[in-house]
Amino acid sequence: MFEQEDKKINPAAPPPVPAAPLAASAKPVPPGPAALTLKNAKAPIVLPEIHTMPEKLIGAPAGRAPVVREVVVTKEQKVAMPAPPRPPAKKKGNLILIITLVVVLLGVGASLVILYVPFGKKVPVANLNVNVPPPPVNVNTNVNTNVNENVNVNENANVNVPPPLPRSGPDADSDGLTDVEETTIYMSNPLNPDTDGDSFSDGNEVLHLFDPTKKSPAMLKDSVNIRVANNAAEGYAVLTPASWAERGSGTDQYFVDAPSGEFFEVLATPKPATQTIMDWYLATSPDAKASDVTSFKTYKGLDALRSGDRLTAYLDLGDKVLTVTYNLNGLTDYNFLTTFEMVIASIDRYKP
Ligand SMILES: [Ca+2]
Ligand SMILES: [Ca+2]
Ligand SMILES: [Ca+2]
Repeated sequence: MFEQEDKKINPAAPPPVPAAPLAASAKPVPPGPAALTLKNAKAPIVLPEIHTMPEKLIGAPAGRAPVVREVVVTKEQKVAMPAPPRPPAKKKGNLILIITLVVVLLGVGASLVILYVPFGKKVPVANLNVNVPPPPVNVNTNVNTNVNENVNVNENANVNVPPPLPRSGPDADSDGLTDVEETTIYMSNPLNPDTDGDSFSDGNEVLHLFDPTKKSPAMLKDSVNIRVANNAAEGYAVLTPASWAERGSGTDQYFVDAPSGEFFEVLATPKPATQTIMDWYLATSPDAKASDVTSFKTYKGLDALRSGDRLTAYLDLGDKVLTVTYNLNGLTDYNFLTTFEMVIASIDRYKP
């Protein structure tokens, strides 16, 4: 095959000449390139090295110099050299296929952009802002159905501030009796709180109807200094200072006047026996209020009311009310407040 092709390529080439035996003196051709001029070559061709085949391979007889064959490689032979192995066409095909697909996809994308994006309009830029929803607003839908039942009641509005107690006269020994009372009514010692020395003060004894100048059980009704006034017509009895003048108007009004001008009055007023003293008091006037008075029981056990200034008392005698009043009669100091309390304490039903 090789020779046949060689013949076809260069038919004009002369048949190979058998190599002439080299002279003994001939020097062996040194290896290296040799410049040969081909028949049709325009330029000298540098031939490859000429290799010397070992003699045993070319069948040289022993003792003979090895035959050196010159192998001439023609241009055509060089051209006919097999090309280096190419990469598998399959891989190249895959690469081409991938590139084709990418190009197709890019084309499709570009077509879509052209179709759906109107010309002359700005291409909207993707909104990268994230809308954060506003915080929820709590709406109170509860309806307050509570009813404020608390009502502020000013309980002080209708309470009359009681007037200051009457200013009492001097009491040197602080036994509850003024110096005037001790020296003009009871004849006790104004400088000794316990005149009779029974351990009870002079003032305390008078309030309980005892004689402060004599040891218990000496009573005021038995004292020469005290008068027992019986009002049989009105049905009551009362103790009054013996030194005070009595006067009266009819049977319902009884007065006793102090030498200084002050006086006490006892007024008898009929009332239904079943009516309480408070009901009677409230019925006396549209302006009368229960808060105006204070209920109390007298020393003799009568139901009674006392005014805020302690200068009037209402005593319940059943079918009558006794109104006892301390009248200062223009004076400034009350010198007989304890004596006034003694009169109220002494009032009792008349007992013939
Ligand atoms: Ca006194
Ligand atoms: Ca005294
Ligand atoms: Ca006493």
